Amino acid sequence: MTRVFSGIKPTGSVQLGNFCGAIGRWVDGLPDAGSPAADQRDQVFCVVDLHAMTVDYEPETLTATTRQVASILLAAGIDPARCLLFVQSHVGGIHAECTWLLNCVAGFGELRRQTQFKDKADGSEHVSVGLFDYPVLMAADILLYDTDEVPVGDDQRQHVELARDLAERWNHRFGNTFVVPRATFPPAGARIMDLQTPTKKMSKSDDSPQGVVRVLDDPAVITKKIKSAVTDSDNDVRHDREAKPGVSNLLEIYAGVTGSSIDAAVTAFSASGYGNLKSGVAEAVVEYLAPFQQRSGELMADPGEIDRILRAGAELAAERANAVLQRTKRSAGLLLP
Ligand code: AQP
Repeated sequence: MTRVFSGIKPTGSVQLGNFCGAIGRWVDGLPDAGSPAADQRDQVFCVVDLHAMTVDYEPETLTATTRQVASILLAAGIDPARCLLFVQSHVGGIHAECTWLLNCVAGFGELRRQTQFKDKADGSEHVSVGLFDYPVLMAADILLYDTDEVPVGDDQRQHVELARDLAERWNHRFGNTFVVPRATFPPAGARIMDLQTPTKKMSKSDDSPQGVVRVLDDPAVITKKIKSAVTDSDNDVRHDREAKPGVSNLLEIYAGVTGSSIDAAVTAFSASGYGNLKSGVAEAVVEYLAPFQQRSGELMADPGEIDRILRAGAELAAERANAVLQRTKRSAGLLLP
């Protein structure tokens, strides 16, 4: 069985891109309920709250958002009977210790070149060491679960590449210790763009009320946002990210939520104008999110159950991650107690 790990930061209300790029595929890849593969819990998903602390945030908001993101994952179909779901800080000591070990082989230059660091640090008065070291913590998250595959959106490509590099460097220096992971991306929807600024990635922490579709938005709100999406001045429905970023983004969203190819999306709308394209995309998104929105409401009404699932997940995660941590420390020559 392929071992999978992926995470999501509780930095805001989950947006459509998080679903198209990552969460949808996490759910689709789960083994059948009751199968031997399900019992293995080889698919590991994490609400990465320690990563959320690397930018400005409010403590009370972080607590609530962490539980909300967990409930969204459960509602989406991240079934704790078929995979492992936990909160990063619940296993925080192990992840932090592994980060330290990896810090000792990571290079200052390669971290400084990470584009997400450059983007988030750009224009900030205070840039934390945590933001700088974020990719190493992410490498620890991945490597601690002997991960083969990391299903992510396109913006995480460079971070998974760094995790690979660090694993290979460690194995070369200290002997075979880590499984070397690889990132996987969806055929469509790997980088959903902001509806109002289609040259910029849709992000949950962005203050772009009309540009970001939140997965808990009311259907009428979703429809309004998509119908107000920025396009261009001709009326030609085709996929060309450079020349037609707005229209291409709508086609990507349609393909992402319907599971069709970009070509099929173009064929579906090429004879219609932008109005029909927007209506078709809005309908598809609302339909995609409807069952999930109902389940999410039910789950949020029982926070005790969410916490129970997360505690059980953390127990199993700690057991697994600790075994890998001990192996890693031994390989580095640390004297184990
Ligand atoms: N716009 C996107 N299109 C496709 N995939 C996306 N992902 C994020 N945005 C898009 C993927 O969602 C997963 C979880 O993301 P994350 O929470 O770990 O952090 P992120 O990549 O930084 O996502 P956001 O929404 O942009 O968060 P903030 O605003 O906090 O920076 C990842 O697999 C990511 O690739």
